[in-house]
Amino acid sequence: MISFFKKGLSKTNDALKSIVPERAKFIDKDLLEEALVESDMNYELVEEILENMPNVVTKDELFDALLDIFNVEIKEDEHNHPNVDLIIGVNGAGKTTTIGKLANYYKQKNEKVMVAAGDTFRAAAIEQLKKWADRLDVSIVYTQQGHDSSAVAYDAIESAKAKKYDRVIIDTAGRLHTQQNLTKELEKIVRICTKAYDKAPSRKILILDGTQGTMALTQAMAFKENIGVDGIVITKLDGTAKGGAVFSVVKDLGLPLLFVGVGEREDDLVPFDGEGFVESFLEGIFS
Ligand SMILES: Nc1nc2c(ncn2[C@@H]2O[C@H](COP(=O)(O)OP(=O)(O)OP(=O)(O)O)[C@@H](O)[C@H]2O)c(=O)[nH]1
Ligand SMILES: [Mg+2]
Repeated sequence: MISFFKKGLSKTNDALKSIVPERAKFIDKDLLEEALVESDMNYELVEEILENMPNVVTKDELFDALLDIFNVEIKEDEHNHPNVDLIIGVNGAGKTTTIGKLANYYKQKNEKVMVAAGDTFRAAAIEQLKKWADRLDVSIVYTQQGHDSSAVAYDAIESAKAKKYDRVIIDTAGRLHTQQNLTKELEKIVRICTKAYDKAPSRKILILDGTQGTMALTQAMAFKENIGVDGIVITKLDGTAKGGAVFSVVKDLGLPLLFVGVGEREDDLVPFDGEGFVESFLEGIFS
């Protein structure tokens, strides 16, 4: 597990190491402040963490303070039949790719998984998900481009109930939180999911692009307020030096981080584990 986070944090650690060239078992507080800000942790959070720290900070002290941030309650992945995960987020955040990875993850846990191509906005989106479904050999429900995405969600859930699937993962078109018509469409998808099955959606999962760092916070807040979010996935952590933003995002949203994306392949999805993540992050700061 730790090596997966290493992959996701390699650029962040390179940046940290350039600020802390001589790593030891402790660090000067001012230098630590610089390193944490460089990793795109919010300034307010950096101040909060360092406020009660001595002038020389040990690895253990920082480990405890950082781990504390991930102390967010996780809504248990229920055992509904089926569990319905609705995947939402802005354009290009990594929704469809994450669905492929999630399908792979749950399939490996011996679940019977179905994906639903709810992004009916782009023809390429349907094709993209079909490719994942083919490759992973999981079922897919789709329709033609331009058709109603909530109908796809409804059909998928109905079919999954009838055929006793364990999980349905529903793709949606990328949208900005400022596009009111698209927010309304998402509300409709949620409503129709509940019509098909009173326990659906089981989880509304927000996909955030890790390369945006703390810039992703505004959109995330809006999704949380408008639609409601049960958990987040941060993607593309492998492509950014902004790994410290993960702490700020979790802290400010108060939402559990379920998985982290560390590449484009099906197994580049790591179930989040606070200790492993903090341990890997600290390798850029301490010896
Ligand atoms: N390096 C890296 N690339 C990723 C990761 N997740 C997704 N990507 C890439 O990001 C790009 C966008 O991913 P998509 O899954 O198509 O994003 P989306 O949110 O479905 O996009 P729209 O449907 O256009 O809104 C693709 O090139 C993916 O391969 C990740 O964890 N690491
Ligand atoms: Mg997509």
